[in-house]
Amino acid sequence: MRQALLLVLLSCLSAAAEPQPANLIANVPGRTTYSLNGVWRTIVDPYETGLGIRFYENRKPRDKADLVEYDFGASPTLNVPGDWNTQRSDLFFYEGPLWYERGFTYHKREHTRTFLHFGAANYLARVYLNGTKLGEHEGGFTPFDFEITNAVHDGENFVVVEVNNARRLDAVPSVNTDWWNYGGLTRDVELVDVPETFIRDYFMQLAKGSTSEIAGWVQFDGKRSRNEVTIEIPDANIIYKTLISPDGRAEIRFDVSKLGCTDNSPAKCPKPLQLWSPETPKLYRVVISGEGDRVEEEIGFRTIEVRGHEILLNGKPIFLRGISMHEEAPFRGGRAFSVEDDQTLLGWAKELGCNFVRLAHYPHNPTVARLADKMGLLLWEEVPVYWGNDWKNPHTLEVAEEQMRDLIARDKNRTAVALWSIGNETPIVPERLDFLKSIAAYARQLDSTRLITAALNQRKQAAPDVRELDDPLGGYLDVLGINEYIGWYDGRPEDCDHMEWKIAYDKPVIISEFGAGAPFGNHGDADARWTEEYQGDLFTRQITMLRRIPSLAGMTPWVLMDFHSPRRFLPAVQDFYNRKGLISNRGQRKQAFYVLQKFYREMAKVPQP
Ligand code: GCB
Repeated sequence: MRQALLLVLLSCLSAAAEPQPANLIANVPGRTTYSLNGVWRTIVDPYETGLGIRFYENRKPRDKADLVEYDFGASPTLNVPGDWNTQRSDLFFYEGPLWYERGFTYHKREHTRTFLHFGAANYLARVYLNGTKLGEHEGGFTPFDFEITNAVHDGENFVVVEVNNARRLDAVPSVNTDWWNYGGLTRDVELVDVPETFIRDYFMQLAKGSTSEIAGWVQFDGKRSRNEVTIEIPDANIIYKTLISPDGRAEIRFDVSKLGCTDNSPAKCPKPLQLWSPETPKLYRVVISGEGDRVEEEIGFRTIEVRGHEILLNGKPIFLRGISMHEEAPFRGGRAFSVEDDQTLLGWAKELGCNFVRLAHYPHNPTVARLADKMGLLLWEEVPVYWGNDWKNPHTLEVAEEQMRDLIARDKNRTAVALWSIGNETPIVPERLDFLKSIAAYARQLDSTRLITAALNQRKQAAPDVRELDDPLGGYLDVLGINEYIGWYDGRPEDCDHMEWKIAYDKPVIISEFGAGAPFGNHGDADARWTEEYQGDLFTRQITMLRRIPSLAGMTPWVLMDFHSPRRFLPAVQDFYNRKGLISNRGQRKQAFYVLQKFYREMAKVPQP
């Protein structure tokens, strides 16, 4: 009996850990949208009183005797998108519930379905439309939407969202991070209109290992009648049609070289695909249509694989000249959210000589990947499984997997994305392995075309001059990310000169972090901490050391720009900033920027795919 109960309990637990398929609308920018960005009314609610007294009803007193102890209309405002911490000085350190409200006018259309879409809300969001709850979302960096076709009024409406960024042990990330816990509606909020039957999602990439075969799928939502989907790539004279199965899904698989010519005209024969690479970031307009819906976007085609300890782009070895970056707004600070922010950050990466960027430590704004597609920057995208987590908690695993799922759902058609990272510097304790193995397997199941990685911890060996990577998680990854801080947390920069590396796997290695802190303009001797000279010297010695690792396939030093962190206290040096940026938060390049740039310029001369 006891055993039976245990089995039931165990199966419930594993069922809880199995996330539902992503139900996001693919390619929101390719749809008809109405922006709800702008000024929202807000109430700070540290004791979460608003839930009990129903802020979401947005009430006004009925008469002069009526008691209503809040008033959105008279409350302070915040801009959306944007974190609350850097918009109002009284909210800089605030962590907890905060309510947003705004009205909007909407004109209903026949045969149209409407969704309320959030780019991200950190961390927990409860969403209400016209006083009725639409749902909740957990996870601070992934998009979510609710269908409001029946709930939205023709005319005036109001949305209320409670956003709560209180840190929790069972959350992903957990309670301790080296970045600011920016709260709020940090990305775009918009209404999305689609036809009654619409293309909810699709995946279009080269089949694994092929440069001429396109593979993927299209998922329809709604009643269907015609049963055919068409894929067009006008620039390559490609027109492909296939049937939709009764569950609304169409499997796509065709070899471009084997497709026939349109109208039997040689001028309209399919042309071989020009492959995307950082040097030639060719994107094609891809049009998907069927069941009365049509959606298009720009997609590039390339392959990414590993062979022994090499990473191959389009079949040829590539050295990933990378940099790690946080989603911190240049100049003004706070969470970055605009195309201009992203252009500045990626522009700096280009100036540094990068062909690769690590988006640490959580999913960044979707515009980053779209820009990277155009600018020719390969990407490492990551979920915030960071440092210690509640490894045994099925809820935590579920939330981590949901974030992986929704990141993949959002960015799977972005050619720039080469690697999905399942976590950063997770401690090598037995209980964390099952957790991370599960995310790795799930990511592979959702997307077999990308490489799976994680930023791992290396270990000091008994011998002081040896660093070793033997994390058992390495066996489940395609590419090993290694974070190391030789010369900063670990010894002196000179230690790099005689350090030996032992890596237990014949797999490509990306040194995903190394670095040193220096505020811009702080000069002194190269052996004095916090000076630009120290940081520059450390980069010189690190680069020389890392080049001796035979399986080195790339690096993403820490970090492109200084960023806010609650763990960095040193007055006049840190002031709540992690100063390991190669560029200051005001855009000034430090000496180490030029050290890395010189190395990358040299590496760029090595023939690239
Ligand atoms: C790390 C973390 C990163 C920190 C960095 C640091 O290992 O992965 O999030 O910001 O070190 O500066 O200490």
